[in-house]
Amino acid sequence: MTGRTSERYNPRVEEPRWQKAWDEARSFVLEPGDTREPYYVLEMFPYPSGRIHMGHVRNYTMGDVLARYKRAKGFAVLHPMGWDAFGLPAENAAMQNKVHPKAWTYANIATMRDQLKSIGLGIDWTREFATCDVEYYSKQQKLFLDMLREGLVTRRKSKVNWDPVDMTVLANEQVVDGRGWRSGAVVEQRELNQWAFKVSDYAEDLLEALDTLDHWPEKVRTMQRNWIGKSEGLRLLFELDTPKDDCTSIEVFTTRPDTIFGASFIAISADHPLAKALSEQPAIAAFIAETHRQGTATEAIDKAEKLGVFTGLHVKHPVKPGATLPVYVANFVLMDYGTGAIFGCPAHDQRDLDFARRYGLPVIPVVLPEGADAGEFEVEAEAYNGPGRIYHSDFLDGLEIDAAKKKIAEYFGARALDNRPQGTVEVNYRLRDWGVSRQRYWGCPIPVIHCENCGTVPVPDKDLPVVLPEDVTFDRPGNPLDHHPTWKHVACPKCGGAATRETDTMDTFVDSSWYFARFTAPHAETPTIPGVANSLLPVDQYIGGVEHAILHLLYSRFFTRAMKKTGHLNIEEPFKGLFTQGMVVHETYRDASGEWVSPADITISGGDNRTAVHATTGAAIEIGSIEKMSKSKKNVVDPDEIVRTYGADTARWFMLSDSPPERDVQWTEAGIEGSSRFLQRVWKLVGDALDLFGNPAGAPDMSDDETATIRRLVHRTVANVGTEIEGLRFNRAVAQIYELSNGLAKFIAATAANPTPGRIGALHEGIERLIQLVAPMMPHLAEACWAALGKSGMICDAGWPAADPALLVDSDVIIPVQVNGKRRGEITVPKGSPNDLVEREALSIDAVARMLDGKPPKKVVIVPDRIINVVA
Ligand code: ANZ
Ligand code: ZN
Repeated sequence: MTGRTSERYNPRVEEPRWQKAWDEARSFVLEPGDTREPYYVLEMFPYPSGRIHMGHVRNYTMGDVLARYKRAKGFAVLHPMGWDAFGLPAENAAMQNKVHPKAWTYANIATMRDQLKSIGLGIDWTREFATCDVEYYSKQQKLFLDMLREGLVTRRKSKVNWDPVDMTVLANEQVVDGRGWRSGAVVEQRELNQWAFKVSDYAEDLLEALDTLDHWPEKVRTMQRNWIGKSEGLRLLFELDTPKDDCTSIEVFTTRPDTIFGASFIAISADHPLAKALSEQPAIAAFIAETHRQGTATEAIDKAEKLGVFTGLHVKHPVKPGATLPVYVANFVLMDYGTGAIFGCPAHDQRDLDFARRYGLPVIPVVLPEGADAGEFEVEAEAYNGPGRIYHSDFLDGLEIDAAKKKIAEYFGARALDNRPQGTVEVNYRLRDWGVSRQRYWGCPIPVIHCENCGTVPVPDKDLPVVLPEDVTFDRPGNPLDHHPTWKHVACPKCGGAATRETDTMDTFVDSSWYFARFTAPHAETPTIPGVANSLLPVDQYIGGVEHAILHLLYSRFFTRAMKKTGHLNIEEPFKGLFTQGMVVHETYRDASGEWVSPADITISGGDNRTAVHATTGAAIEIGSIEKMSKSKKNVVDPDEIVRTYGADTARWFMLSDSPPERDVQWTEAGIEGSSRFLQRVWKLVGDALDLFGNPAGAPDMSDDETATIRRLVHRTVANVGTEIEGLRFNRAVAQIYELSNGLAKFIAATAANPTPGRIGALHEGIERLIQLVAPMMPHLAEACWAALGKSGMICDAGWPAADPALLVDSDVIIPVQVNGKRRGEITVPKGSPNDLVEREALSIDAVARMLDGKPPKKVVIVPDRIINVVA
């Protein structure tokens, strides 16, 4: 059926129609057993907060373009979708709106699934799951138990932020200015028994393997490196000049032992055993209590003033005979890093300098920067931590920092204190084990049982799943699982006696640490089917926000290792390629009273001097800065509204076209209008071409200039768009397609004036290629055009077009031809032509043939595209 497309394209009719057609044809379902080469595209799965936002549209469109392109290229594409569905907002909704977290979550999922479907994503929906499905979290419990058996899980006392009103542990990010983010109560530090994954066992591996991830942004790898924070240093003993009880020395960890001659104090953590022993002194007890209120968040510690209290103790200076150093308890020294004690060298460490200035301690520079004068160099407000040579340091004088570190380590290694070497070289990692216990209801129950006789007993595999009870109440603070009248009371699996279930649930980051593996066999009775997982993983291209650059990616990398150790898969890394996309930003608007106003409620006029008024009241509105779309600033546009007004294809096109995908894209009315016009333009080009297709078609004739030009453009665009999509440079692919559509419009005009069969043939080719190139981006429009052109089958099954290499040569070049160094003529050949063709052309020039006089040349020297010299 070849039809005229005189009417405007109507997305409201076409989009649901093609979505239904894809669904019915199972177009994007990856059937098990598909033997083609697999390609796995994944976007970070959404949290079902209620509705999708423009950031989702951008993220999922990018993944969809790549998935549809790879599918057209013949890969067995896995492009699934699911829901990161456990977490606190559901419980908050339960408390505020009296709706069960489960009901709230699944209702949100239903809404958001419809919204995602409405933007035409080529998703294999048969693989969909939510992490709160029993089928999913029960497999997670199985993984937990396997990891427990392999020694990858521990239970230990650890310090947590405790909200005394909500009676729950808070993550560091949930402590705002020392108070619970919800309750506003002053947060306490408590020691609780917490389950933890032994991520730190893999610190070195997680660090080293970053070098293999060469399809990741360098900035993300750097962030991970810093987070793992490997440092090589020295454990160093300082002898107390008078022992305190049975304590005779303090052990510090330092990465700068080369600065030992610049030491001016010792500082220990408020949780250091010696600090505890000294807390009979009221001033020290008060200081410890104050420090605990400050919390454990590194950021808070970095920002806080450097405070301390003198203990009355001194240690002997280890390299300055007769000298001593005062010992402080300080708020910036953490107990769970190194040894919980440091020596302070104010000249070369900023925290130490701030501290020294406050307490009047000496500042002794011992590293002299290159070119500085030893007599004049001083440290004022800023510590010097750059390179240089050691001075003021006796036997280290004159050495570079690294050489000095080595020498001083050997020096202390050879001396003894407390019957052991005074110094031992040690590698430390900032990376901590991952505490996963949460005192929450809406999470995956930790499958263990506590028995008075047997201790902690894992739930036997045959008793899985441990299902969350549904009859819980949220009318009092604390963990609803703990209040439940019966749920936690069970018989001990070992002795049969009365026992209680663990009521902690897992951190929701656990749920997202292996979902990519579950997608490979989402309905299996085991967490994965290893053979299937190994063939589909790693994810070839993972796409998501840079806000997950550290924790989520690191935990997923850890889980991949843990699942390998427990036999659930056998790959090295979960994500081969990673792409972090920019945000969607929008102008902000405020009324006279300073209240934010939604873009939907205002009218803007003027060109360069734009002004805004309230659409209904006419009141003046101030146009403010451009910011990330957020509900709080009301600068959001609703994807549903955009899809209703313009259609999904227009929204997709705009999301891809304006900015490089790693940068922010600014949503503007003008931008979306422009995209909408382009969509209609493509439709019209197809209509105009169809009008001409009544004429007979023949083989394109390359001696016709118009035909040659358009065919070169068509084939160049085919080649380039493919390369740009592979490189995720969608905006550049879009620019190429714009250029092609302009070329085609001109060619249609030329063909209308003189519709030779050769031109009609070239027009067939050009229009079909345009639609194929547009298809990953505006898939509904492409299907409608494909059908209008009378092609059989859907374009999503049509395959990606190939470019003819012969047509890819950019343009012709004119090359001068010399015979024995004298110019005798020139040839015109396509740029980059092979030497044999160039030689043949050159020798066929009359003047050259005459010089050769029928003999073959002695030699032909060719500088490609530049010059030809024939030696006669
Ligand atoms: C003396 C010194 C002199 C230091 C100097 C630095 C500069 P990274 O590289 O991050 O491992 N430190 C050690 N343990 C600490 C703890 N528990 N809490 C707070 N700070 C601690 O940092 C190691 C450096 O951080 C160590 O080297 C120590 O201070 C401090 F010019 O020792 B340094
Ligand atoms: Zn027991």
